[in-house]
Amino acid sequence: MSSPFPKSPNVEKAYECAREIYAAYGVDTDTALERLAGVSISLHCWQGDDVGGFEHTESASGGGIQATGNYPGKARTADELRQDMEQAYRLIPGKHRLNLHAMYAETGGKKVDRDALGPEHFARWADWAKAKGLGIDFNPTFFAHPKADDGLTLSHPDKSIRDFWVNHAIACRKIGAFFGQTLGTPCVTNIWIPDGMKDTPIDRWAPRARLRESLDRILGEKLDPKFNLDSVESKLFGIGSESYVVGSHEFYLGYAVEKNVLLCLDAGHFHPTETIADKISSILLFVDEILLHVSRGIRWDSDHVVILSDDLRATAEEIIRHGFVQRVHIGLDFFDASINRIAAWVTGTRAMLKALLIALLEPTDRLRSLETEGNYTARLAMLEEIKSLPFGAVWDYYCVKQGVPHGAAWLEDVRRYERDVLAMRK
Ligand code: RNT
Ligand code: ZN
Repeated sequence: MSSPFPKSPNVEKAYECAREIYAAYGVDTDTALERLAGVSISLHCWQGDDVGGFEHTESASGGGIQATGNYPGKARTADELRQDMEQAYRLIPGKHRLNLHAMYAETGGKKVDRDALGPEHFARWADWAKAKGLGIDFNPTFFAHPKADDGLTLSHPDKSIRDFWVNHAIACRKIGAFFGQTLGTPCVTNIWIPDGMKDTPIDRWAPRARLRESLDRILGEKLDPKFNLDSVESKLFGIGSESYVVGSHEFYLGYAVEKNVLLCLDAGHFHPTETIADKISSILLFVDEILLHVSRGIRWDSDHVVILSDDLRATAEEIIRHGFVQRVHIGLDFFDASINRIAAWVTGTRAMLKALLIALLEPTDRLRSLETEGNYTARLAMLEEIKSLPFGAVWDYYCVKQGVPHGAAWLEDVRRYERDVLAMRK
């Protein structure tokens, strides 16, 4: 592939050395890169406009999530958002996906309420994805709408409000199936609702019973898993739902096991010292597939830009060590409006890919033998030693091979785009 980005001759040299070093550990770097190229990350459109969408509602409901910051140049239209995402994709090695929310419907200026959405309102997204070779994942939007202003949707005590949201979700599953069929790759349609309470509830049971019933109605119609896969996402707390969240982890774990739908683990939706990495091997014993919302929790925020943290690495290790690439759908979920939004996508996605690469370069069989032998001394020592193996040289080589900038060179391209495109959005 010819690349528009400058190459450094040192990248190849460094890779040759790295290849030998890894070979001494029994690791084949070429195979690792082939496997990495087979992993697609679903890039969330909502990082591009601070979870705004294009409906321009007057609603008070932010769903307990909030992007902070006012970095200039945010996408104001679907065309701008697509243009920005294209810019992000061209700086990320590999072939990836788009994670879209219902609030990004294109209705041609007509007001179409959420329960009336159909594939026609996403035709331009689908055409674009098809032209770019991207798969799409989808999300009904249960916030930023007057019928969510009470902080309750699928668990609302008022049946007419519940019905509205049930119909929205049913419409979204069909849109998901449309994406799956059009693009030839199943769409994961993920349900996250903001329902909860700021202060201590008396009745924790009834809203959960209502949620269960709503979900049963939503998922009542069977859709072909070749086109649409359903997923449910739990949360611990949000802004305005500090004391109680209806869709807790236990709720959805039970639900996903009962119905064999995907469970979505958002890295920012658990207690601060709890990580999602350790949950994967348990959950995948009981459900076929899961979705990850890769994110980074910081104190009360659950949506900082993903970085190459120990947490992220542990998650990648769990996926790779057990051969779960086909069963774990990797989506991103963060939003930062205080920095260049394209840089946020690129930083987060590249971090996820680096974590996967490090895991792919691990001499797992050797470590496993040590463990089987009960040699925990060597297991610990080895785990520490391999941390300083030259994965960066392998990463740089991968970037060059995939026709994207290596090292921090991509930042130059983002700066150019900021100057030529973003700065014009006044
Ligand atoms: C919110 C959930 C949810 C959203 C997106 C926008 O806490 O993480 O996934 O971030 O649907
Ligand atoms: Zn999420």
